[in-house]
Amino acid sequence: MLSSPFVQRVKLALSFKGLSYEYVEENLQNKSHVLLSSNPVHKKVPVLIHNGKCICESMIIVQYLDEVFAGAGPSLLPADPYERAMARFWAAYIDDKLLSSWMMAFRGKNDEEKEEGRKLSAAVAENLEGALRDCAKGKPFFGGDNVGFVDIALGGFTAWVHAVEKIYGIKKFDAAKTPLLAAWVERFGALDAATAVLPDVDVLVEVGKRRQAESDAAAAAAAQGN
Ligand SMILES: N[C@@H](CCC(=O)N[C@@H](CS)C(=O)NCC(=O)O)C(=O)O
Repeated sequence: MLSSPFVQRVKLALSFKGLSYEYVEENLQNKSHVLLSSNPVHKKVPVLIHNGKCICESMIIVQYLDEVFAGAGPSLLPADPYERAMARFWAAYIDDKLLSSWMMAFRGKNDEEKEEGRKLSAAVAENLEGALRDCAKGKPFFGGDNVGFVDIALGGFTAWVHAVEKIYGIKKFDAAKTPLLAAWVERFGALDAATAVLPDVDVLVEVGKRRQAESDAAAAAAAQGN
């Protein structure tokens, strides 16, 4: 699924590690037998099928690739146990808070909920700014000189950062408030291994507009029913 930030994480990890793979597009309105049988618990993309075994959940797939193809490309997780723990902490934070705060800001049930979502999104960006400062220690990426686990976790959302700006005129990582993060988005997106796999922003803009229109129509229908 081209627009999925979770799928993009896996494509990014494969790309940074220089691994070749077959990409199979999934129609989530009509899930294939392959998807239902390879991810019977969540029935979600992405799924990695390697040597006939199925691995689910984007960051677990990224970790699996890093371990199984340890010799390919730079290591994504740091060698130091404390730094590994911090990388996993921030990847889990991104999973827990980023998309949910964005969705609340754009699709909240009412204006109060949307405002709450905007505040949460700003708090998430500020925390990630601090994480980047602490993890990168003046170097370009969360992983230091090279892209690492947190760069991949957040990297899956970079094309959407640009798409959201085009759709809503909102900078999710604003240079005035989170300068390190704003510079990181540009730096990450300019890497060859990223541009090779990240989707075209204009395609995401169309997807985002369509989903917003569907959400607005559902909200209007619900309001009429009340
Ligand atoms: N936590 C999962 C999230 C994956 C996910 O939400 N995938 C969505 C596409 S963006 C999906 O397959 N949705 C199908 C469904 O919910 O039925 C991961 O990191 O892989």
